[in-house]
Amino acid sequence: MKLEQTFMNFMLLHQESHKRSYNFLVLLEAIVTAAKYIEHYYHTGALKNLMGEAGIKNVQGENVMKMDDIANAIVINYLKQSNQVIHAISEEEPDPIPLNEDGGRYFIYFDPLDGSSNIKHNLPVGFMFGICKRNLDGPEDGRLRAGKEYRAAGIFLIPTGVFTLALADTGVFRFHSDETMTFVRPERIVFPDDDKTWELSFNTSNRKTFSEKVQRFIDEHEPRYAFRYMGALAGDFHRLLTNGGLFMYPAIVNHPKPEKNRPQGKLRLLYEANVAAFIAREAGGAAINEKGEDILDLRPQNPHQRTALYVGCKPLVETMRAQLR
Ligand code: AHM
Ligand code: MG
Repeated sequence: MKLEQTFMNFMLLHQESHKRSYNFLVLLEAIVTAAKYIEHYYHTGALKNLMGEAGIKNVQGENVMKMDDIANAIVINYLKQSNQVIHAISEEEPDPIPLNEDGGRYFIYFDPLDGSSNIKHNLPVGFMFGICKRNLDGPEDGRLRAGKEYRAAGIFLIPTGVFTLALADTGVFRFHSDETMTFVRPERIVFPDDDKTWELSFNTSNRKTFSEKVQRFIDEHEPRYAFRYMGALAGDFHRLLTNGGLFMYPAIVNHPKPEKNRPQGKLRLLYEANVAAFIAREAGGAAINEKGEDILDLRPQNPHQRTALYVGCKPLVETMRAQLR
């Protein structure tokens, strides 16, 4: 029998060295509790007929799944209960959700169930979040924060039960859910240097719709690398963190039906691209947009802003950056 160190024990013991406040730990505990409930509902959802569509569209015009709604309600409930959050931005809600506007210290941006097309197959999805601190020194204007101002970001892979957490200026840690649904066994994660295991990850059916520069990059690199795509950023990025490589969701600029072009990209900046970019930075990687700008430098203009995303190992991201510029 091996009894493992728990997530909360790890966080408490490192509280001082990581310069984390009590408030931050209370917030993280709420997030972990929400993740456990999402995990539970996802696990048992097929038996309860919860894996279908809810019959409504969200602010992005996409079909909402019942599980999207359930996961969103769970996260909002526990964030509210934590008393630590001023307001939250969720992929599932059009406007910022006021939670504890007087006493809260944090803003949180989240996608309760990323990779919705996987839901009806019970395949991996992710609960993704980024956390920013309010301005404690002066008046708080509640503005949307750039990714470089995040204090932490994380991904729960569901129903796999793996939690990856990046802490600002500290690194990336991974935890696994045990039989009591306790996250245990902290392990530090860094992008591998070895370029033999690198993977490329993108929706290959979109390939001809990418810019010529991106198509050239793919032509040049694909013979050397394995190709993997599961259709959920949370899962695809999870693989890259240990295998190395590049995930991309480029701008769609050459679609045969021009109305289907997406020059701004598909993924959302605040709770998808920034979460992956922040984790990548803390693991020694990088992330850029279609102009070759660092994702973490982008100043969001609206809660659901989209961006093209290239995220992964530094050498590959830098090669792509040179190509895009
Ligand atoms: P979602 O948040 O509505 O699930 O959409 C985001 C997902 C990402 O997880 C994934 O990388 C991408 O959309 C897949 O898109 P596509 O099906 O166009 O390849
Ligand atoms: Mg999503």
